[in-house]
Amino acid sequence: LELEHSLRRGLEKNEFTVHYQPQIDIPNNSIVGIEALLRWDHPQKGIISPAYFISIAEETGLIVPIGEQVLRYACLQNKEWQLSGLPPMRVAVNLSPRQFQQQNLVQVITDILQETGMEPHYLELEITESLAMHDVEFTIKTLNELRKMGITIAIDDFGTGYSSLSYLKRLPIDILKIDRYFIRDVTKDPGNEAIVDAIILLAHNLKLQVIAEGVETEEQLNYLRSKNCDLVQGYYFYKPLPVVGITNLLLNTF
Ligand code: G
Ligand code: G
Ligand code: MN
Ligand code: NA
Repeated sequence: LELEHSLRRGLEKNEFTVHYQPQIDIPNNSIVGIEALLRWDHPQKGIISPAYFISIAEETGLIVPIGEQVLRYACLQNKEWQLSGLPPMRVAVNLSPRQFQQQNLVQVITDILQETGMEPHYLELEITESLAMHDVEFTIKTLNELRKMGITIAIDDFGTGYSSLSYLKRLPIDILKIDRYFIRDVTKDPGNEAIVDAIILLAHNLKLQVIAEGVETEEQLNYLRSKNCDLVQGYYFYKPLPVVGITNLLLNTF
């Protein structure tokens, strides 16, 4: 209850902010996308990861206005980068179950895109595997609407939920993100190696791109490259950075 109260206060006081982590195209070794990651800039405690408050925010429904703010910041920021002359990139935003189930989600997103001038083509939305599989018919209907607008859809944390492959095949999606749990030991654990190989093949056979998360070593990167993984994200390249840091990085890179 105390946390709920301070989340509410944080929202009123605009304490929620976004950090950004680059996504790298393996063959070209270039930044092609950026994931927006929510952070709480707490006046006493400093930067707090959503790991500590996302479940309460979800339970109380506060994730809806907080998530909307993330979407608005990310779109506005991406538009600003474009206007500053950087090559256009996709920005990826995580959607929580509560947000995804909102009746007016498509309208909310449409409004934010219009308000910020960000082209839908440069927006990617991430939903988790478990959420996607929860009510498949609803998921398909909503994703179809979003994709018709030109938005890219990624399935996050793939491999940790339970997927029916016959449903996966029906989902109108573009990208699978391999959960970092499998990447951590990919070069040491034959079981994880088998899973990662299978996910990459599955994605490619379904004409999807695949992103490996949590890449921390050169060994992991080389492994993923040898298996034709498309994109990678992780501390080996960059940690999530605050706006000033990521902007400088982009300006120095391009
Ligand atoms: O960035 P970090 O590893 O601290 O994130 C912890 C968790 O919070 C991850 O599972 C991530 O997907 C989730 N997360 C980060 N940003 C957002 C957001 O804007 N909305 C939602 N719903 N989840 C987020
Ligand atoms: O659930 P989701 O994939 O959205 O979570 C992304 C989170 O993973 C981010 O909050 C980020 O802080 C974290 N993350 C990104 N790269 C790495 C990495 O290389 N190692 C670890 N341990 N965490 C990472
Ligand atoms: Mn994510
Ligand atoms: Na993930």
